[in-house]
Amino acid sequence: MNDKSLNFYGHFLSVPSCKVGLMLSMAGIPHAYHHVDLMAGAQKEPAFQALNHFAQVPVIVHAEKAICQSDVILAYLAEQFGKLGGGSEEERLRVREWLCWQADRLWNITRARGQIKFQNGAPAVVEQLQNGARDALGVLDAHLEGRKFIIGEGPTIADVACFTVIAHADDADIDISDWSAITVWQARMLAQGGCAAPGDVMAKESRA
Ligand SMILES: N[C@@H](CCC(=O)N[C@@H](CS)C(=O)NCC(=O)O)C(=O)O
Repeated sequence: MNDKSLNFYGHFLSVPSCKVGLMLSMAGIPHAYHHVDLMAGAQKEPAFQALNHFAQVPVIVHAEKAICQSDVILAYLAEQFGKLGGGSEEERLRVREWLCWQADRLWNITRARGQIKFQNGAPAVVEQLQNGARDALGVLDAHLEGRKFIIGEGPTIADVACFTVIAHADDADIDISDWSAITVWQARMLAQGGCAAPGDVMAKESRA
């Protein structure tokens, strides 16, 4: 592989990995995929930690540079490949705002999912996270009313990130049909090239 090749390290159950997988799919960016066996502790291996000192997925390696943190990766890919970043300077700015909001408020969906699915969380903790998630869904739903996408006329990395998080709401015992503008937007997203549910985007094993 030459130094322009792109290598993506992730895990199909990892929501941040799924964000990167969806971005690569929607932007049509060729890449090799490396499944990192989190359950076996592969993220703690020195070879992996040399790529990401936080010992987490996702990671991409592009142009001989290793980059971690899913939202940083999305922003990097949008810039490098000129896709899904927003059509103007103003849009790019607003897209970054929504991306940060997603990692802060909408992420309560992922936190609730983690407590339910992996951590056997106490009911009071789960409920608090679900309430935070519902508040965030209300904010996004109100924003999407009368809009096609979160910012502008086409999908951006803000849509990619929010779509991926919301696609895991079932695991957080949250019924998205309660938010009508979000469900319309989800269908619009699914009609975009390369967009699919995380389970259809993410491979369960490494792929060249
Ligand atoms: N803020 C990071 C979060 C990454 C993260 O939490 N990765 C988890 C999987 S979802 C991980 O690799 N965990 C491994 C571990 O904790 O040992 C991002 O957005 O990329």
